[in-house]
Amino acid sequence: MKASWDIFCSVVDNYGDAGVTWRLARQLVAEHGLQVRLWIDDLSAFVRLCPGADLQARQQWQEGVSVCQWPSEWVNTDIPDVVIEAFACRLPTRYTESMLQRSPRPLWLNLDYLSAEDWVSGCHGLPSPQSNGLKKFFFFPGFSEATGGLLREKNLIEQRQAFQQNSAARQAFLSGLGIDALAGARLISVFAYENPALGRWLDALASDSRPTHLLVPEGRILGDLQRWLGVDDPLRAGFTQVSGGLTVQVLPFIRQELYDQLLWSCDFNIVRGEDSFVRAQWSGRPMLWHIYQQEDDAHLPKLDAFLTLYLAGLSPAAAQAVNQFWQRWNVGGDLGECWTALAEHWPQIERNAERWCQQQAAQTDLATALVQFYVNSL
Ligand code: TRH
Repeated sequence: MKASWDIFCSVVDNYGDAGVTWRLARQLVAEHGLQVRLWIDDLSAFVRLCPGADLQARQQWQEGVSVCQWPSEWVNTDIPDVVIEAFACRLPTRYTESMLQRSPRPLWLNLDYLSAEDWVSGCHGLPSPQSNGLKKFFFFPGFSEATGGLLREKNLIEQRQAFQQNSAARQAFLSGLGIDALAGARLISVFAYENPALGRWLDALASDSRPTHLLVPEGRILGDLQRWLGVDDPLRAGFTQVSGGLTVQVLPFIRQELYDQLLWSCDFNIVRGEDSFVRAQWSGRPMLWHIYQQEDDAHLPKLDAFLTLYLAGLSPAAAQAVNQFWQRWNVGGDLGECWTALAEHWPQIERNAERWCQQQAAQTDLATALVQFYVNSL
């Protein structure tokens, strides 16, 4: 009998909640042979990540995962062996009542947000007893062996490297998206939140002697780009404009697997939130993280904690250049000036991106760590 797992996802905003849980659900099925139901309360986010999905279906099979609409009025359902609530979403009361009735009781895990902060390794795996007698455990993704690790599919790094060594595959992928970059142009993908400080960076790219092709999936940064370009109409997929040495091209939002290939194809990736942030690390290419903003600047210590780990392999000057670009992107400041500083250390920054990827890939991946946690609980 396959072990059965339920994953609950409440979409707070954007795509990260759906993105992480969908990726995890697929991997549990494909690599661990589990029976997985993914309960999502907003299928519209899911459909963008998995375009073949049906927005209306109460239940549908996608890549071996039973994807279910999380109904506003919960109807009783069988309780599986493992229950994952993603990002502390609240499970339906009737569901937790049924969990109490099940024998043996299911393993209940809260899969938390990713953070590189020190306290994470101390809290990973701790129990959180509930007033109704059920026991829940904290499960933290992270960057050290003392955490739950990062989502990483089997052979992902090998596939990525093979793709990057195959210029015909890269070319075919880019052509398929209508991207026709100048020979020698630097390719940069930009998936970021709004950023009013963007202009100085775009100025620097436009006046650079090396051409740049900016690939921007449809999303929240387009308004800032539109202002800089001086265009009247909102930017949409298919839009392309050249300004000096800079070509700006807006891409459609593509399915998750294809987005990986976009990251693998680019020389520099600007990513955000949680899932694209991790995927950019697996691309082995230099990156910038636009961190998800939280109240009272709670995100800034998280940014610093990650930078401390990520920059450890760089010379002080290169580390400072990366740090400054990341800080200014997230906090504000002249991005043009620090882009020039960053470019001076480029070969070292590239080597560091691959080294960091290999270091992280040597750790147990998150799906395997979850399965091990379950097996150890039996
Ligand atoms: O979309 P995000 O900003 O998501 C989140 C949410 O805001 C969430 O509430 C918050 O908790 C979290 O960030 C920290 O960024 P993220 O996590 O990178 O999710 C984007 C997903 O979209 C990711 O799975 C990659 C995917 N994607 C595609 O599939 N195709 C695309 O073309 C692009 C640009 C992204």
